[in-house]
Amino acid sequence: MKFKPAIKPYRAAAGGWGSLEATTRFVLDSKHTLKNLRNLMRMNKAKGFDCPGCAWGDDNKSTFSFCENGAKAVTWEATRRFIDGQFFAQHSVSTLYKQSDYFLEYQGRLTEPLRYNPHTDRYEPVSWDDAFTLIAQHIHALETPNQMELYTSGRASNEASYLYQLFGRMAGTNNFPDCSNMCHEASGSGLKRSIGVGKGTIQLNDFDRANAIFVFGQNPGTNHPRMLHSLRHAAENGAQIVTFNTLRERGLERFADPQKPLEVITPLAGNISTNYYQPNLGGDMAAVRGMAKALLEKHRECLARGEKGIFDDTFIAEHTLGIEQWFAEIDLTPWEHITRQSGLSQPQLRDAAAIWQQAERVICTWAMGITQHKHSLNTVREIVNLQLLGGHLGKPGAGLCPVRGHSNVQGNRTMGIDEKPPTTLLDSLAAHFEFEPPRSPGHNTVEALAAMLRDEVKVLIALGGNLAAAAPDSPRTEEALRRCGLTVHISTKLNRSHLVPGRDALILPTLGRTEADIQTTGRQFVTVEDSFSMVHASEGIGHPIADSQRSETAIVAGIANAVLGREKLDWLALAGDYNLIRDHIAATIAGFDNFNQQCEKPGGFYLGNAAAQLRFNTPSGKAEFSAAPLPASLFGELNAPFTLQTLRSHDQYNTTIYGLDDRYRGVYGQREVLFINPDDLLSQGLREGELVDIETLWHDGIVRKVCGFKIVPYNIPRGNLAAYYPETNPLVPLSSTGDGTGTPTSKSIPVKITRTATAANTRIA
Ligand SMILES: Nc1nc2c(c(=O)[nH]1)N[C@H]1C(S)=C(S)[C@@H](COP(=O)(O)OP(=O)(O)OC[C@H]3O[C@@H](n4cnc5c(=O)[nH]c(N)nc54)[C@H](O)[C@@H]3O)O[C@H]1N2
Ligand SMILES: Nc1nc2c(c(=O)[nH]1)N[C@H]1C(S)=C(S)[C@@H](COP(=O)(O)OP(=O)(O)OC[C@H]3O[C@@H](n4cnc5c(=O)[nH]c(N)nc54)[C@H](O)[C@@H]3O)O[C@H]1N2
Ligand SMILES: [Mo]
Repeated sequence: MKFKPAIKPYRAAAGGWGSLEATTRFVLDSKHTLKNLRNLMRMNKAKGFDCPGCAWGDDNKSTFSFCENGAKAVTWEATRRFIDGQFFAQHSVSTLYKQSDYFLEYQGRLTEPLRYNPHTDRYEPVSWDDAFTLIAQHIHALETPNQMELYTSGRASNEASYLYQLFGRMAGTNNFPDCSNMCHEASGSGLKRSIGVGKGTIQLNDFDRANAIFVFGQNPGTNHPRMLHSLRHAAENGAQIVTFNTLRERGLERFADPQKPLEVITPLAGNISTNYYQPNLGGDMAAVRGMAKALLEKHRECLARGEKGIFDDTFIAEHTLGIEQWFAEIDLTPWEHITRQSGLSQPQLRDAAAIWQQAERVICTWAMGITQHKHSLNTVREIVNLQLLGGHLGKPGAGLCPVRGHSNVQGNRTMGIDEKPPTTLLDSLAAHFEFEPPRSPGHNTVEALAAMLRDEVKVLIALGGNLAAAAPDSPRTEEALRRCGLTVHISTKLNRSHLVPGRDALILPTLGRTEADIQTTGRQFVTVEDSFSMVHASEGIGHPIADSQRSETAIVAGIANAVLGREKLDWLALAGDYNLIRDHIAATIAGFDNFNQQCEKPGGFYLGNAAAQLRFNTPSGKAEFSAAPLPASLFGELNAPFTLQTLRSHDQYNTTIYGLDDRYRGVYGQREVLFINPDDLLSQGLREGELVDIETLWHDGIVRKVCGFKIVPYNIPRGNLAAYYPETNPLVPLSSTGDGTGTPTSKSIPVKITRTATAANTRIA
């Protein structure tokens, strides 16, 4: 593929022809057209496989329930290209390391188990049995099971994740770092503290009934395209859609529905957002506090006039605790602090508050723009505070909606992929399987990497994902991985993590979700959970590209069998019949009674949400207002000229780069770009298209710098910058994490920029 770098503003609406065209090209470009189309037709229908793209829900109504980016995810997995031992005979690990992430995954599917040979610097074929035996040898040699880290990425099915956590706990550790630690941790923890359950409270059809939807820090046009349909329908039903996003995102401005051909042909694209606010990075807690301050003023004015206030007093009295402390904190927060930190004016925040006030039913949604800051947990809780004021919980068309990332990341947690497992989970595992699981908390992702750097980790197993590229502070993350005695990656495609091997290393090739999974008792299906707590079956249909690939569930069972034997559990029998795994899940995880029968339901079954039924599993039994002070500033003493966010382009799935375009933002054929406000560009004496180096300002004396990023003027508030992840991960300090979440602060990095001395464009300085 050839790319010609260009910047061209995208004038059309999001979705629409551009999207259809790109989908078709993607499908037709691939050598396997028919298979791809058939795959697409089945995606997200009652039968067939769940889209491996995002975690948005399915309505099972439309014929083509897929989006451009879901189509990319499927065709990317369904490629005919593959890698085997021959490939590594030709390419050493250190030469591959120099290639881009795009190049690595473009080589195709991994087909046979491989072991790293440090003498030749190459991966070489190894049998499955030898691979499992090697893992067992390493694990048996550990001084304590806590010298092992079991990473999970959110595509793993419920069945694979359940077996994986059971294996880890039977082996004696709670070290389950996962992608969620870098993602929605703040949502889980914040919601848990405020309303007792770490999941969203709404269902998909609530969007049809909402009067106002507030979308915070999220780019659905690229990352959750099917959400645009829900927003669009809501807008058609008269809902106000209020967006808070630092950038002007195309998908949040206008959207044409590619599933309504008429709309695509005539330029009937509807506006999505009624109001679009562009806060500073990390400014949302201040923005919500400002809305609350405006509302509180109105409320008190009403009371002073002897009228009824504007809040839902009955709801507040019956179901909540701590409103007075929060009000006191609001009174202590001056407007000046609010407007400086949010970057929004009083009138703007008063307008947003008025929309909230006029709506009988309000939904708040959010994603990474909210969760990847130092004060994310308190920001999530501030959003909850706002919703509690209006009683926007436990009624149709209203509630809280953290929009999850990976297609089964929510299910992973439900299945026990949790480094701080709830006692209830451990108790039920202990009773059902008759063993004593470890009780002390394990490592999250950043803690795991820090432990590796201290040489406290000997074995890393990764069930999917690409830790080397997804984690912060790339040089330190890579060093951490190299320090492990054994790294094991269960993967579909080649990625950077494979190229920073431990002293010993394995790559285990796995089936993807779109592929038929045949075990000793026949064809299997797996299950996943979406952002709306709907659990449904997913059955792959494509023919695997090689017989030597194994399912994730079978690989986990193979490892467990080699390490623990079959005395406690016949792991291989479980891998032979996933119904047996689901019976264990039914016996140990709340909400999964009659799991196997429930899977028959078209569209899946709803796990329920206690908070949505106004049952609050908090210490007080009530929904608890949080009275956290607004942070004085984002970076404390550090005086940084710019704050940088790292975000996704339209042509990527996290660290998987499908192509080098970012159509809605008008960027073509390149990824090393830096979005900047035109006035900042001038004040820095820079010109459009010039190359700059970006350097982090941090307390530890380590130089973190990326070089040769092309300047792109963009509609973004002054002082704020944006660049793509993972190219800018070297800039995120490992020690810069969210309070109470441990999440790397990927959306607020204090940086300075300087003109690049030479045109040379090095990836990492
Ligand atoms: N096609 C595709 N789909 C995906 C993914 C993918 O990579 N590709 N990734 C999946 C995963 S794992 C996840 S977690 C989700 C991610 O979904 P998003 O959260 O939409 O992903 P990001 O690209 O990180 O975008 C963050 C958005 O928040 C805005 N933003 C950043 N900081 C702030 C802030 O401080 N305040 C406000 N108000 N806005 C801010 C940015 O301008 C941007 O629009 O998508 C999932 N779906
Ligand atoms: N700077 C910065 N860093 C970030 C973020 C950010 O916004 N900015 N976002 C963070 C977020 S939200 C997330 S969720 C993480 C993502 O972190 P990860 O989940 O670790 O990364 P992915 O890029 O999603 O993983 C891609 C790899 O997964 C493997 N894979 C794909 N499909 C399958 C499958 O079906 N089974 C198995 N076993 N393997 C499969 C492929 O080999 C592929 O290379 O990154 C985080 N890192
Ligand atoms: Mo994510």
